[in-house]
Amino acid sequence: MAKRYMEVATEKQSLVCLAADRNTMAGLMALIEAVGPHVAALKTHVDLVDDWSPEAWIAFCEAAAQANLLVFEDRKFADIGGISRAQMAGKYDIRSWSDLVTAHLISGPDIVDGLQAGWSDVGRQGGVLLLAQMSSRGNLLHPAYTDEVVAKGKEHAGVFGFIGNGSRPAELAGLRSKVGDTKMIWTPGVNLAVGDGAMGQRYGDPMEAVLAGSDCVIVGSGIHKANDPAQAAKAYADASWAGLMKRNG
Ligand code: 5BU
Repeated sequence: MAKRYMEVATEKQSLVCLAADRNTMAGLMALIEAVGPHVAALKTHVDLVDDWSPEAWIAFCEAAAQANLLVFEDRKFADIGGISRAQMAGKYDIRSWSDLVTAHLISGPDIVDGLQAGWSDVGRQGGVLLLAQMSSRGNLLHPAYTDEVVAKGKEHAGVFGFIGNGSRPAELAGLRSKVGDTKMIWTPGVNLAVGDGAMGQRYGDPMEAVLAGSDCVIVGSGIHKANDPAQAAKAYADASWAGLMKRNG
């Protein structure tokens, strides 16, 4: 999965994942059409779509595949292993279309096995991004907790990588030094307009996040609320790619 991501990112010269937080299927489809060439992955919250239906979602995932996008459901699973496996099925059947999902490690390491079993149940493969940090102010993912998540997650083949805080480059650089080079770090809380966002969200600069060690900047409103989402996506892609070129010297 990591190889696939890097191939797509290299082809598009973009380390951007769009947080596609629109609440209609038409809005989501329009976003893919507008920004597909400039982003490498699409992050969804399947349960916030008002007119969700299985058929419309399948069409959406097909459009994402056509646009060469990884699909990432930011479900933030947190339950015991067996229930997490069952939650990969259910109404939304996340296991059948997601390439990546997020999870907290608060319930212990078996959640990763549960999620992997979910994909196996339908003969698919996927990767888990563990929340090691969050972008929102006052979150309770304190450094000692982060360290435990990283130590356990690094050892698990089912863990694709970690969520790091894109709004604080210093925190992110610290996370990268703990993670090493073998796992991904993806970072929400990124916007070209750095500062505080709505309801406790915090934003950092995309290029600084990549320089601090991010493999993928997750950008929502900076793209989907822009007057011209395609142009905005291109600007984030360029910033992320410039960061990568600079980081690699
Ligand atoms: P924004 O519009 O760029 O603020 O959207 C951010 C997205 O990233 C949104 O979908 C959140 O659910 C998601 N997110 C986040 O903002 N911060 C976090 O720590 C995690 C996810 Br984990």
